[in-house]
Amino acid sequence: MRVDVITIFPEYLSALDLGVIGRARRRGLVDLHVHDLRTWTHDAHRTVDDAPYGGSPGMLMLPEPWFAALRQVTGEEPRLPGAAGPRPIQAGQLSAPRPLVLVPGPCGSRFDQAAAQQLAGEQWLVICCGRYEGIDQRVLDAWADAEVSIGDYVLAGGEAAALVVLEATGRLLPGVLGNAGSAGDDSFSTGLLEAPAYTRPALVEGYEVPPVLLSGDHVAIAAWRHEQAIGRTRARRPDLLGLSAPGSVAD
Ligand code: JDQ
Repeated sequence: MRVDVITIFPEYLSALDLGVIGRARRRGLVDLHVHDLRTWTHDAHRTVDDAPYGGSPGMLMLPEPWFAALRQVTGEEPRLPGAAGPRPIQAGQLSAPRPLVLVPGPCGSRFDQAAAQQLAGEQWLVICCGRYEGIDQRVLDAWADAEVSIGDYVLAGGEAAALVVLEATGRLLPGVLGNAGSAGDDSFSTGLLEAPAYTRPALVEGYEVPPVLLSGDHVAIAAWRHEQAIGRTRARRPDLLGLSAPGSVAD
């Protein structure tokens, strides 16, 4: 998978040198390019922001550096004004890969495990990281295929969201996890939270490992884990079971 990230803080993405994504890059499974948006400014101060029309607090990102950056990075032209909607569906290997342009933002649709699975099927992602109060809407209208929110809280910019999206997506790519395990049993793939897990020693500071895990009875272990998974999910994330939260008005 090729990934381009456009940001005013390229060093923020240095976390992607580490861990499973870092290893995937060194093995050639992920081809990551991080670009400084200020490359596409022309003034002495390399300005990327200005005050919003209509007078709201804070600053917005100027459209021109984004149009120039996206033209160069994608090699494509923006959608014409009024031409709304997603890009046309492409036949997989029969034509050159087209970039999927993602813009993190608090108004985006929720990024979840299913969204990560979808992105893991793409050949080329371009992630546009805003700062300040966000990016001029015309950049999104002209270029964005999707706006994504990683959760119901307000970040100071898109970089942390880009890290989340790339870590969740990258670990699903073929060959990335290797022997460390398959992603198929993860919470949110099974629809249940995982059972608690233990390693050596069997006794630490008076805390024991549940005896069934030491029993060697794999049927009993599987039954215990399933029971734990259901109990935890009901207690912590009843929404995953289609139940309402305890104390909610609908309950
Ligand atoms: C940006 C901001 C007030 C935006 C600027 C760029 N899930 C999620 N929460 N917050 C973001 C994503 C996010 C993503 C990109 C961002 C926040 N901000 C700050 C502040 C209004 C809009």
